[in-house]
Amino acid sequence: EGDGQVGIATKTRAKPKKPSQYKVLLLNDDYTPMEFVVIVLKRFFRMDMEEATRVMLHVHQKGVGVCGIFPYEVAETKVNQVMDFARQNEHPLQCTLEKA
Ligand code: TYC
Repeated sequence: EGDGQVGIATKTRAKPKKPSQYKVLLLNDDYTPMEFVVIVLKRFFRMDMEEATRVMLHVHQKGVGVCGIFPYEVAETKVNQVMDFARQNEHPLQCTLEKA
């Protein structure tokens, strides 16, 4: 501003964004054993046997179901954990993200 120009105040404050939430979805397939899906829901989504069985049967019957809703980074981590665990056990189980 050595040129005599007057500075114009602009919005420079970082606007704190609300962390957006993502659904973690489990997809049905014909090969992954029901017991394995229940183990996944208990291990990675902290469900008890009753809730895990209910969600697994919902996915089995409807084709897709919600395991939980999380901030993006948590949801992403859950998807990767489920996919890695399914791969390690040679099951075709698919897990994905969707904006809530
Ligand atoms: N459809 C599978 C079976 O009959 C069970 C299953 C349920 C698979 C949920 C995946 O996300 C799933 N063995």
